[in-house]
Amino acid sequence: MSSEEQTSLQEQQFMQKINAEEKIEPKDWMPEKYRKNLIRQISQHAHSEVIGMQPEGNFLTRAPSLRRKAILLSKIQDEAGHGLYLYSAAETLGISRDEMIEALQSGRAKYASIFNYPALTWGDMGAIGWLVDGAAIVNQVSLQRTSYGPYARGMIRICKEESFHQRQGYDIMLTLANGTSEQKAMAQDSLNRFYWPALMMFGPHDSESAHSAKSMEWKIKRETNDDLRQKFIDQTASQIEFLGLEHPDKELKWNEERGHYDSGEIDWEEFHNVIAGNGHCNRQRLEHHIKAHEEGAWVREALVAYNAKKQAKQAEVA
Ligand code: BYC
Repeated sequence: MSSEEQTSLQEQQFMQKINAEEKIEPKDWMPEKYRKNLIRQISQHAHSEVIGMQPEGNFLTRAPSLRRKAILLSKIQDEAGHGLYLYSAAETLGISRDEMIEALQSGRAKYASIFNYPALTWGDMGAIGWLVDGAAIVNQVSLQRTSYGPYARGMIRICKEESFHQRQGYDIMLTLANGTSEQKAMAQDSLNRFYWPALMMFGPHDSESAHSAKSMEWKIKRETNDDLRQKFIDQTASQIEFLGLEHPDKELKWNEERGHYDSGEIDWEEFHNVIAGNGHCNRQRLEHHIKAHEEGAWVREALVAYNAKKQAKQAEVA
């Protein structure tokens, strides 16, 4: 059998597995483009979790009570954990953590656009938990069925934690919306600023999405950007109503025939500007990451030295 025939046979077997809903595991044969696409998506997902700690981390010293502070701290630690699961999942595809970090810090790898918006008030902690984690869950629930085993398994755990995050955010919003008129105005302002960027988290329209067609065929993605966005729009409408706040989308209207809300158009120019690196906080987020990474170098060095010492001792005993 020629090497081309062999590859085509492997490709057929790979697609059979995908179509039978079997997971692809690290040691299985996979097309190079599948591997690369997964590394791209999983590593960007990991970067989003880690960069996403920054807007909230900034509010740890400003939480209004000890209880709120403990909850926020625990949520942010969860995000660090999500980053670690995801970096580990990406590493099973043959890329190192250092390479991924370098891609992030040099600006070659993206992270979710939403984290380039500033968090200005305590209300933003509510809006981030409710809307940002809320949008993330809608996406991640469907990724629990993604075709790559380590990514799918990571998502199951992440979703459980993410749903606690979403509730804590909504709880902050409920408290503010039912508080004084100033608190209610703060909740409204946070909703107004985070609603549209949360919709952008689902990516460009399907017709504009570079990776969707192949990712759907390979079952890396299980639902399209627009379908997931619609789910989020539908579920958020009643949540806004329950809070007694005004919906930021003045064109939002229930469409009986479709069984979904029709909505206004996203400002795509703003989206492209932010992912091109020109958002409010892009530079600050990366600078902060680089600084924290450099300051943590001694921990990594100590860990490597400790492991080398342990291995040398084990070799001596052996
Ligand atoms: N922001 O072909 P498309 C969290 C890029 S964090 C930035 O549709 P794809 C949390 C896209 O990467 C959870 N870039 O791409 C943490 C691609 O660029 P490249 C984050 C975006 O991959 C802390 C190009 O645009 N969740 O929950 O098929 C605190 C074309 O797009 C964005 C995930 O990462 C964006 N919004 O679909 C609180 C989920 N959208 O790579 C909360 C995993 C698109 O060609 N990722 N781009 O340079 C995914 O599901 C998919 O990657 C996306 C995009 C739906 C995001």
